Amino acid sequence: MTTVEIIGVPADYGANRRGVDMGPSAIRYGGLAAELEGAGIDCIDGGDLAVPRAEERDPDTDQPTVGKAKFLRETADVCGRLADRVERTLAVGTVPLTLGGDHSIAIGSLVGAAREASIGAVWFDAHADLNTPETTPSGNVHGMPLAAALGIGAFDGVEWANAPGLAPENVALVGLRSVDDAEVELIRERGFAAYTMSDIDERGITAVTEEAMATASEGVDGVHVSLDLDWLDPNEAPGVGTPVRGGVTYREAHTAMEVVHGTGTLRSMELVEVNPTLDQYNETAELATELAASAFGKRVL
Ligand code: NNH
Ligand code: MN
Ligand code: MN
Ligand code: MN
Repeated sequence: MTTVEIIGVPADYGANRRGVDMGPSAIRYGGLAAELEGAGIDCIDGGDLAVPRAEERDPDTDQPTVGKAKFLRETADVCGRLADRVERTLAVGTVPLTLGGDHSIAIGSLVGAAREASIGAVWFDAHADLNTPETTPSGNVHGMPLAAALGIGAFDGVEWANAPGLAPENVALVGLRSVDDAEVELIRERGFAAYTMSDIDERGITAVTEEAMATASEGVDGVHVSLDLDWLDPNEAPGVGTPVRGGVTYREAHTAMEVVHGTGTLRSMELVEVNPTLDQYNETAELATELAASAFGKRVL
């Protein structure tokens, strides 16, 4: 029987809008443990990592200057501790399910998951999260975690940020519809497996997700699934900080997570960017719990 450990990371300084620090509470309150148990999963709640409040910090002063990235010191601290937690969770045979928080925390999940193993990553997101401290239009680290883990730009050789066992050929991005110019260039240059919403429209979510999972799992020990709730259409998931119209539907999202489960390669997962201050009756958090349950094998019959 699979055992999942929930790890909450209430961080919001990687995003421009406040409130995603309440994500872990909202997702738990949305019924995560019950949904997972409904999927036949044993569930341990490991609580939340201690995360400094953004109010305690000044984004502009007393920070290591690396390009335009804000709150890098806090990001390094939290991601370092998250990486250790994820590594320990995996070491005892338990599957980490990390709850954000903004997407900057994925640096920690990827580093931890890729320490004692080779991994692939599938990025379900409206955005590519491939900016660097040099190319970022916003300074927000939640737009950079994939570049960081891959050691691109100013993240090259940065120990806390680079995921040793993650190779670019095992990365796939699914659902893209808001990509910055420098990210487009990088995707073309490095040949990342990247699927836009048009690809999903044309080929269907099943074929696209199957191909993404095959790319990510090729020759590695397992796949990390990073699910940014802004991947979904804002009609289904209004409680996110950077909504982008034209996202996947409720059914497409479930189908994709069922494909993830069907591959048998899921090694670790995270649910990020749920913002309860923008949500309606916690529906985005509840949707996150349902999608996690599908990824871990929930079936109707
Ligand atoms: N690409 C933009 C940036 O770098 C937006 C990133 N926002 C996200 N990413 N929510 O998933 O700031
Ligand atoms: Mn993201
Ligand atoms: Mn996003
Ligand atoms: Mn429900």
